[in-house]
Amino acid sequence: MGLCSVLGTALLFGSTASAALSSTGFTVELGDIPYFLPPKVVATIDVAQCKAIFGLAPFIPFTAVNSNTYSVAEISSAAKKYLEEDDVFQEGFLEALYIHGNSNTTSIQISNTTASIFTGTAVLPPGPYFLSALGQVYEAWRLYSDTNGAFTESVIANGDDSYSVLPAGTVGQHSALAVPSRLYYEKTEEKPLAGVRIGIKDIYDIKGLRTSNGNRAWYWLYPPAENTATPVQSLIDAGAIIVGKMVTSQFANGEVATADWVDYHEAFNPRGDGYQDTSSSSSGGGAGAAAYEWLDVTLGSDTGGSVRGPSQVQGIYGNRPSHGLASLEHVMALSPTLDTAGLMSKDPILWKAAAQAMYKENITFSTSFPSKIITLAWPTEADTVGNALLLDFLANVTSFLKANATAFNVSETWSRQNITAEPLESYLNLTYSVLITKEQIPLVRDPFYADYAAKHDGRLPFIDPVPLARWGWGENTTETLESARTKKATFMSWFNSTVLVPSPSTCSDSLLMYGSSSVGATTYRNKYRSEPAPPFGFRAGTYSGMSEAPDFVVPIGEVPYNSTITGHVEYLPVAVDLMVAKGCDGMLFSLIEGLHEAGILKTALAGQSGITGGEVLFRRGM
Ligand SMILES: *[C@@H]1O[C@H](CO)[C@@H](O)[C@H](O)[C@H]1NC(C)=O
Ligand SMILES: *[C@@H]1O[C@H](CO)[C@@H](O)[C@H](O)[C@H]1NC(C)=O
Ligand SMILES: *[C@@H]1O[C@H](CO)[C@@H](O)[C@H](O)[C@H]1NC(C)=O
Ligand SMILES: *[C@@H]1O[C@H](CO)[C@@H](O)[C@H](O)[C@H]1NC(C)=O
Ligand SMILES: *[C@@H]1O[C@H](CO)[C@@H](O)[C@H](O)[C@H]1NC(C)=O
Ligand SMILES: *[C@@H]1O[C@H](CO)[C@@H](O)[C@H](O)[C@H]1NC(C)=O
Ligand SMILES: *[C@@H]1O[C@H](CO)[C@@H](O)[C@H](O)[C@H]1NC(C)=O
Ligand SMILES: *[C@@H]1O[C@H](CO)[C@@H](O)[C@H](O)[C@H]1NC(C)=O
Ligand SMILES: *[C@@H]1O[C@H](CO)[C@@H](O)[C@H](O)[C@H]1NC(C)=O
Ligand SMILES: *[C@@H]1O[C@H](CO)[C@@H](O)[C@H](O)[C@H]1NC(C)=O
Ligand SMILES: CC(=O)N[C@H]1CO[C@H](CO)[C@@H](O)[C@@H]1O
Repeated sequence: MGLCSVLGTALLFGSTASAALSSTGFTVELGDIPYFLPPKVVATIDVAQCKAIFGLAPFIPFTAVNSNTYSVAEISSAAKKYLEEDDVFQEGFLEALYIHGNSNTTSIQISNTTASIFTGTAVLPPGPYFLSALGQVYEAWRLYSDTNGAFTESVIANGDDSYSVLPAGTVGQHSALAVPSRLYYEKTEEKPLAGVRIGIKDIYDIKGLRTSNGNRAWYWLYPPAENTATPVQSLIDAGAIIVGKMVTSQFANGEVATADWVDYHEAFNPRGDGYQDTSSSSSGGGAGAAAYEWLDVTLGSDTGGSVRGPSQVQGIYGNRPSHGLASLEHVMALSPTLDTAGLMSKDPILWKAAAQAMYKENITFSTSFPSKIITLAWPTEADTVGNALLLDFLANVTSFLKANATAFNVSETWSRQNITAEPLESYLNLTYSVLITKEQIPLVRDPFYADYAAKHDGRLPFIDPVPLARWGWGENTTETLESARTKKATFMSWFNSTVLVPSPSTCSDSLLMYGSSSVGATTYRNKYRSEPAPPFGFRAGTYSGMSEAPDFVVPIGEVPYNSTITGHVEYLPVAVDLMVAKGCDGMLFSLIEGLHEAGILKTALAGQSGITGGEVLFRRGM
């Protein structure tokens, strides 16, 4: 062993120094694309054979080829496939090819590149790698800039069951996110999410990382999490790559850009002019899934619309599941009575696979669908682009299910049946606000205030205006938690026996559909708004929370609007909400998959438009 090897060992393992020195990986640029090399050496190769190609470079990029015969034609077609299918791969990796076993040649011509061939005994999954002059092989992870500010922190797995902050940066004034080559992974029955890139709302604990809950004082007050939240762990166990923690409005309360977002900035909605609100609280998950081609799925939470709102306004798939479908251990509570874990994605098939991995034993994918559709406040005339889209979609689903669609009015039916003396909108007006404040105050606010005061000489931490106003109202209101829970149960038992009734053959007797309240409506983030108030009222979006039934958002198209930002016609997404009886989540996922197969629903695209794609407006021309 030469001097360099001895030194290298001592430095990397800290065996002789008093402070341990460990590698946190490397960053390099190949062409103009930045890469991160995680510190783990995945194989060792005898580099004597390739001294010639190193020159003075500390690393050389190479491609491991998964080929049995190593014919030129086969290697060329594999390389072509890698270039097409993987965003991490690029031509720069074709300078050298690694072949397991023997090769009868030392170079090969692939289109206009002459690739050096080297061999070894190590078996590597196919794809791009970097080889160090010491013969150590590192994976290639591409670095992307979080241009839409969707992440709070970018992360990397430590290789045990914990995570660290990614020690890498790139241009863009936000975090750099690292994603591994898609070529390394093969989906299997045990690892159905192998290589699937997922972002996690920053209210879910991940072992080794701090959680912010959207509050800066909280982030620094508490140590890194010692546990990973159950839904996140289920995704990891299924093979998902966790790329980062994502922006949440504070303590998962609804905040509207920009004044409400004091501690952190809201993420940026990529659609249209790029200055529309993302909706909240899963702001980062909605914006990131819609903005980034390289991000597959995001995990949000939905208490009163926090997955559905961001999905609607960003034109992606998003689900509020039946209440209780996923355990919420090590997740911040807004209202345990209403809290749920939901997923967002451009791709309904991947979305379903992630749901299966996350809800596990609690979801069953039945494929007998209801033949009754009930619609809420559906248009009857195609008098606008948005209404035409809604009518077409209803006609398509009706024919797909060979069903009949009937207009339904929940409030009117409630009144007609004399369930309560007062109208539904009055009866449940305060219920949501009582539940989220009176449940969150003792679970989150009180221990936080006490811990912060103990550490900071009795001081209060900073709280954004929205949670502060809500908690203040919750403390003063005379309606009790018990009364709110009773009202919720009254509504639920009526809803599950009158509106969405379980069915032995089709799980749910009906499919309920409603259009997002604001088809194509703008919510500019540069507008000055009023003082925050608790979210009073009762509307279609509240039915699922109060009845515990699932409510899934599907994107169906887009409508034009004249942007006051660009002075130009831009397009905003149109989405529809689909509901079925409690516990029928699997049937609804299967139905959506069927509608996708039939071409009625489409995979959403990333970028300025979910229909035509295109770079987010402010980055055009890069
Ligand atoms: C190596 O030899 C095999 C058969 O012996 C042949 O099919 C293949 O084309 C050769 N590979 C190259 C790169 O010449
Ligand atoms: C090889 O040729 C293709 C098109 O013929 C070109 O796009 C590419 O940049 C070339 N690659 C290199 C490494 O010169
Ligand atoms: C399934 O639901 C039960 C009851 O709500 C819960 O205890 C369990 O943790 C859930 N399973 C998963 C994978 O979250
Ligand atoms: C739909 O309505 C038509 C006419 O009212 C009726 O003939 C048909 O049986 C209904 N179909 C279903 C699936 O209920
Ligand atoms: C539903 O009924 C309520 C109360 O009867 C009424 O105020 C509301 O306008 C109706 N909604 C629709 C869409 O017709
Ligand atoms: C509801 O109450 C009204 C007035 O008290 C009565 O006329 C009506 O029959 C009741 N309807 C039902 C469905 O009980
Ligand atoms: C709901 O409560 C708010 C606040 O007390 C009140 O201003 C509003 O009028 C109520 N709405 C209904 C429909 O009762
Ligand atoms: C709650 O009540 C107290 C005492 O009446 C009052 O000082 C305070 O402003 C109220 N807070 C809110 C948010 O209404
Ligand atoms: C209907 O709601 C009631 C009241 O919350 C609940 O006890 C019951 O289990 C529900 N039934 C179904 C089938 O969901
Ligand atoms: C945009 O404004 C122009 C001029 O006022 C109008 O003719 C056009 O219909 C508007 N387009 C949309 C999509 O609102
Ligand atoms: C995929 C599909 O069936 N699309 C149809 C939806 O409805 C419109 C209008 O009825 C048809 O034009 C589409 O072909």
